[in-house]
Amino acid sequence: MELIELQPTMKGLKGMIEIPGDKSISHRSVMFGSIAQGVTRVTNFLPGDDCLSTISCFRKLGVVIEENDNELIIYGNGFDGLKEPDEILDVGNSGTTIRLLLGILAGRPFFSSIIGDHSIGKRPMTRVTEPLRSMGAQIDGRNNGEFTPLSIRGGHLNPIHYNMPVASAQVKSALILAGLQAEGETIIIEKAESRDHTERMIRKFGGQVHKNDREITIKGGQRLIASDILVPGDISSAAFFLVAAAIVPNSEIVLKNVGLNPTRTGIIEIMNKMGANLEISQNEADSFEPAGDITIKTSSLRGTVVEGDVIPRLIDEIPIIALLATQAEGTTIIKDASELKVKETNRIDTVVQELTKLGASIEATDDGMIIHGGTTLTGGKVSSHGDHRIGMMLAIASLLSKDIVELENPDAISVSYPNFFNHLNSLKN
Ligand code: SPQ
Repeated sequence: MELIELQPTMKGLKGMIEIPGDKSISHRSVMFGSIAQGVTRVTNFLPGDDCLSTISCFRKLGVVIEENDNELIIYGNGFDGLKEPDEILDVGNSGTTIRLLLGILAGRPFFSSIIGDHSIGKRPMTRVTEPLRSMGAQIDGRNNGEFTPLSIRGGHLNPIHYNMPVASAQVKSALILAGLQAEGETIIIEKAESRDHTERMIRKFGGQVHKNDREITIKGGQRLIASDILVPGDISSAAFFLVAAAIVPNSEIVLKNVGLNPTRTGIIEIMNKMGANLEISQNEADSFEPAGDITIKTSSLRGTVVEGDVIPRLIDEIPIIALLATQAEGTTIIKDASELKVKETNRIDTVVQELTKLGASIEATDDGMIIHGGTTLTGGKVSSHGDHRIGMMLAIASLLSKDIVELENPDAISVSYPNFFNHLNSLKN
């Protein structure tokens, strides 16, 4: 679909949504199921385009994966079960797939070539290719391995002691996955704490990873054993409805089964700071990934500053936080978020450009944005720029706009939330 017309809502949002599976955990469940020994069953897998790209890559590497909507059965044969692919591995739009896959392939003694879509072709890869090369992998690609297409020939890996220059769960995870195959002990020091799903998954698959503040130690040569995985709902998907209910008058909704891993809950901290009317009831404690239900009502909000160590814990929620800030009283400043420039789009530019078209008072800075609240949003023609999170943010903005919003390229949303419009419409009725 090229363009969709979105009507403002006349009533408040009401009802309940079961939040679809977490994208980051879904990717990792396929990867760990593939490199572990035995049969892994995954429940509540996210069948979004990005996670389907991960399945396709591992099938090309010889792994048998049965797929039935949001249930997977993965027949893993350990790292050694992966085979040289006959075909090019295509990661589509997914940064997580390509970066974590490179970490796995770095230790495999065969050749692979990797491509992705137009957006992937602009996202930096040296942040993983450089440390992986220093461990011993042979990697090449456009601009000396910075951009796809990439080629990789893995093999024997030496451990490294690496101080990460960026706060990134993808870089950390790629190095952990390579470290699992290295001869000796790999030490990675994070710049700031980022999502820890990879570390949790290693433990769930019977492996060991040691964490001391921001220092992570991983022993090479570990054998992972298959495990059943229940994927919690994705807090990054829930974020769109948290904000929708907070800003649309007369709303009250319940979001079921939202992942509440503390390395992902920055959005809740910031919404609480802004005065959001939300309540959390945590499900039974689960040592793997915590989850719970969130009830959220229309809220009277005030501007805030979003900066520092919370940034990696809400990095993907910044587009929707920017929309939230347009409806708060006062100014919101977002700082320390220059990583936004290397996502599916430059999310500083696309957020500012598209919200400005709808009448928001928002300016870009070098590492974030400044949003002046209390604005009335108008209608207009906007674009997702092929970025799922920009598309969903604009669809939520349309709920409050004075006129119709025309959204170009809404299909991008299926990268992380194929049922998004069904869920949104169910709350409007
Ligand atoms: O997978 P991709 O394309 O990088 O997806 C995004 C997203 O908005 O869904 C980023 F554009 O999420 C990343 C996130 O920003 C997913 C992720 C992960 O699963 O490890 C980590 C974050 O990226 P990074 O570069 O900070 O490690």
